[in-house]
Amino acid sequence: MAKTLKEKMAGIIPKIREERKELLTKYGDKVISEVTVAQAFGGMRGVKGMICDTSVVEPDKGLIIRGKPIMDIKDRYPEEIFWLLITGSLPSADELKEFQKELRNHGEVPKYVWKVLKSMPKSSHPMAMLDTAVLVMEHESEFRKRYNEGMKKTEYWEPALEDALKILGTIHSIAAGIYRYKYNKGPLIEPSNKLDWAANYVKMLGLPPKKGETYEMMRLYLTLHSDHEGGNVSANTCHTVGSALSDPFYAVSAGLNGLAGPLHGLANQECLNWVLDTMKKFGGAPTEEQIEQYAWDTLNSGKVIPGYGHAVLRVTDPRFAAFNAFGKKYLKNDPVFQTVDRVFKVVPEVLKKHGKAKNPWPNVDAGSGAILFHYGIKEFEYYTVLFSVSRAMGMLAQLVINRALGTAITRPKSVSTKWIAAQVKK
Ligand code: HAX
Repeated sequence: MAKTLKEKMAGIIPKIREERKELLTKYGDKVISEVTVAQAFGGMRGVKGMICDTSVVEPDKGLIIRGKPIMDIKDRYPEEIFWLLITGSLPSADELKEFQKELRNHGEVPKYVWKVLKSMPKSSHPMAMLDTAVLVMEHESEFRKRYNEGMKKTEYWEPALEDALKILGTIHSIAAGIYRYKYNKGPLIEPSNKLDWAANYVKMLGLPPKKGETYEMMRLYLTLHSDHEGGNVSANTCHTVGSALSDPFYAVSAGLNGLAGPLHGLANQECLNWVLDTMKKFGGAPTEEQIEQYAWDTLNSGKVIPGYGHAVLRVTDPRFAAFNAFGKKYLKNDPVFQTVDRVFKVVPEVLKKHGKAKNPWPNVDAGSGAILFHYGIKEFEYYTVLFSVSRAMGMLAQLVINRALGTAITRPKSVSTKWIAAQVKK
């Protein structure tokens, strides 16, 4: 019989606890990072002060999940990626099948969630709706219930995992429901027992499957956005809130609020806007010269070019490369995709000449919008919701591991500007 995710985790946890204990006992006082004044004022960029075992982002390689470069695993089911993130290895075929069944068994969205969503103003941002839905589902939290009953610290990970499955089992249905309700797409669509997580999301959104091509697109989308180590705004926020032992519903909802920011997850909505604006201005797919002119106009008006630059990466994001390859396979005659591809040829050179951005290359958001647009999701402000459905996997995997390891409450030391001024003069 295939192991459930919980059984698999139960087998791994003693080993990872032991590793952590040994490192702390032997090397607890070793220095691994120092902080400059510029880092303290600059969003703590590069300060090594938290642990994340699910993935790393190498400046010259991009996302590596549990030792596997994202390009090597991009065609896996998102459910396999979640299993990989949380356990460190890919599931067997039987384990995958069992896990998909388990997720479906956690798929019931409580009725009150829809009531709450319907009572929000129709003009609410879909991210505000999604975050509200996850938060209101806190009522279902097994973690809070067990905590109130006095569970032992060593058991924290078990109800955290149960809550994680409740969130992952429902978040695609909730996200699809928000889409259909907010954009007047008709009644909710039920998921199917025969489809995987991504394909069901496509079904519930009401998108035409195009002989399975749309399913393939959604699997790729959900796999590519699943995790990006621990320091980004959403992961870090989820980590901090979870470290107070707020349950996973509170923590994920908080993390998603961070993802809703224009410098983070909301960038993908801005990216496609930028691309379509160039097309509007020049009456169709613009030439490279026209894109160059538009890029300079954007920079000269004091704005950033969305989809380009990254806090960590210093190369083309492999996730952009994966979308670009998908686009070249299925969308090569689509003028929006053609424009995205042309922007990729022009903008890095413009940013290099501009001389500010440390990384002139595209990030994941530069490529994803054109693909979603092609498959019929034309409401840009919804794009971050799709990102959220995927990123919930990374946040939850990190959270469950942290509860298993007994990670302490986050509490870095803040200092005042006066303190820094006095310190540097010493
Ligand atoms: N266009 C114009 N200027 C840019 C730029 C871009 N795409 N990227 C960076 N810069 C500028 C910064 O604004 C900064 O200017 P100031 O010194 O005047 O403040 C300077 O270059 C140095 O910034 P950096 O060190 O290279 O970049 P940061 O680590 O500070 O910021 C960002 C990283 C991703 C926020 C940044 O590159 C940016 O704003 N890009 C456009 C928005 C975007 O694509 N966001 C999505 C990122 C991916 C993600 O997290 N998705 O969730």
